[in-house]
Amino acid sequence: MPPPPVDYSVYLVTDPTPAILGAGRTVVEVVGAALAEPEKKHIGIVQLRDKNADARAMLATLAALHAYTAPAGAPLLVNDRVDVAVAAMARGHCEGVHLGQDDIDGATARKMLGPDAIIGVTASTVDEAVSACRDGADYLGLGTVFATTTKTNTKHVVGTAGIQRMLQALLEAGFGHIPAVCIGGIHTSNARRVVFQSGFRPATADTRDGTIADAAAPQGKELNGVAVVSAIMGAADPGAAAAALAEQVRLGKTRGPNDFYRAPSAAKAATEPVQVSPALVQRILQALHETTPLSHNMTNLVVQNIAANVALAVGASPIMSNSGAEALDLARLPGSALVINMGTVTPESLANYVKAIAAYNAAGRPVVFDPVGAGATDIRRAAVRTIMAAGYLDVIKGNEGEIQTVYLSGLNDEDRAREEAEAGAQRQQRGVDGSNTLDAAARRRLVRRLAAREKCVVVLTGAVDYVSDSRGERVAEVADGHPMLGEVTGTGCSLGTVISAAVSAAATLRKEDTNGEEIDTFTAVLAGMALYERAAARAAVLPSVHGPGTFVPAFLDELARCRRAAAANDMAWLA
Ligand code: 3NM
Ligand code: MG
Repeated sequence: MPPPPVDYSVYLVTDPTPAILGAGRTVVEVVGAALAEPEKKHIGIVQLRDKNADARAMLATLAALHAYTAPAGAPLLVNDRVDVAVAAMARGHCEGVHLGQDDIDGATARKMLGPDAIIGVTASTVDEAVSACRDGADYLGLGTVFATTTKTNTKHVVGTAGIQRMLQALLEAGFGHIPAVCIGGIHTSNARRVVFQSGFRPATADTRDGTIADAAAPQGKELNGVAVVSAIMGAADPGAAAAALAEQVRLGKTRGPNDFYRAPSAAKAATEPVQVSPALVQRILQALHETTPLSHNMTNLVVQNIAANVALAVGASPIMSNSGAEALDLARLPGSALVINMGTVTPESLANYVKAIAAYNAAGRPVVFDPVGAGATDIRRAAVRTIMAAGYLDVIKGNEGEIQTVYLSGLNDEDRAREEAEAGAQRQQRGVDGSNTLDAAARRRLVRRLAAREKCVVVLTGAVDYVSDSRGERVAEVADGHPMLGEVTGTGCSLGTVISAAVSAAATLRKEDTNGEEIDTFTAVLAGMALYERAAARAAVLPSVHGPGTFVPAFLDELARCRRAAAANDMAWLA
């Protein structure tokens, strides 16, 4: 009878270093504690990793560990040492081996260990991943995701984008069925978003006008789980750490960090532009009014004042701070959300953004990215790549040139050349004002492709705004607002502020609060945009408004008025 399939959700790799284990603890004790209550099965597989131990000592440790792993149904593997695996398997104390790129190759190891051994291989590149599968690997460890102090001689830090590319290559090479875990710097605080963000999901097939073809979603490839050392070996309570990780991995597989509650599989792709019901918009704005979310803006001097005033007008609490160190504290405050506006980026501000993204990701709080002027200079294009690599961004909002730059910045040279040819001759984006060159179909396609790749909500602003959900499945069009918004500085940036507050507020709602309507970052973004654009449209036509100067105070008044109307459950403002 074949053994039951391995659960790769949480893969524990051991390390004997006292600095990780903590004083007075042994590997066997910690693994024993991590596997306490084996019936709960939080850990599906264990690897003994000890680069310095002698074969005899490893065999003894494997025997001791197997006493815990066997009752838990978790296979026990040994790192690097095929010889030790042969011996331990002969004694019934081991189920396989995990090999690096410098160890005995997988095909040879298979001959040595036989068909029943579990053989895993570490891969850091697309080629390594695919060849390991050709050599018969049973699973892959992909990494290094993040630089980690546990192993400093890692070859490549690939980030979630690198993991995604490897998963895509595996799928395309016909190895979509080979389980894959990622490794390096994974902890409870980032496991959910890493699992969600790393998965490869091809953009849903689209029709010529950029709407979604009514066909089954193409197949993707997700991570099966995460492999960790310090997150469990270094935890004060290894059992609790294992349980928490298992929960985060489960959430990452079924719901992304920006799905407040959604069924695991998305509703059938919509062929029509999606709309959010006025009742749901109203409910989200009520939550905004009631919860006064903290909108932390890392933004430039030009727009700080208007962004702060807009935040107040919509019922949020603004804090304008460009300090990455301060972000550590702010991210922990209840209801906080971060807006990164990279206008006037400098090396110093960039370093602060990176710190802040890490802090908000770790706290599980939303991040809105406004890639202001992204395509204007090489400095800004490089800043985009740094910010995109720094962590998970819940919402990316920009005009056409900015969104296109963000999209192209994540492609390899070959794909970029192809896409650029497809989109026609690329033009140099001159300033931060939008250049309107893509047609509606191309805009829809652009937001969906970027959203599907980055797994986040994408907003492309313009006379009509295009908004994609974080799976590239639903695209909404918002055609409200007023051209006057384009005549005043800071209005694009303060839309990011409103979005951050709406996302934060929506996350406090339960299904009971919304009449069962689905709610996620996508719906929250649309609610924030509805408020913003309706207020602008109302303000612009007031008799007191004669131009941009008189528009700003009237706009702030209307934002506050509409928000209060929503809070009082008066729907008239939305009409
Ligand atoms: N292999 P932690 S990174 C064992 O990149 C190992 O192949 C890596 O430790 C690789 O979970 C790593 O404490 C250490 O970050 C992972
Ligand atoms: Mg190795």
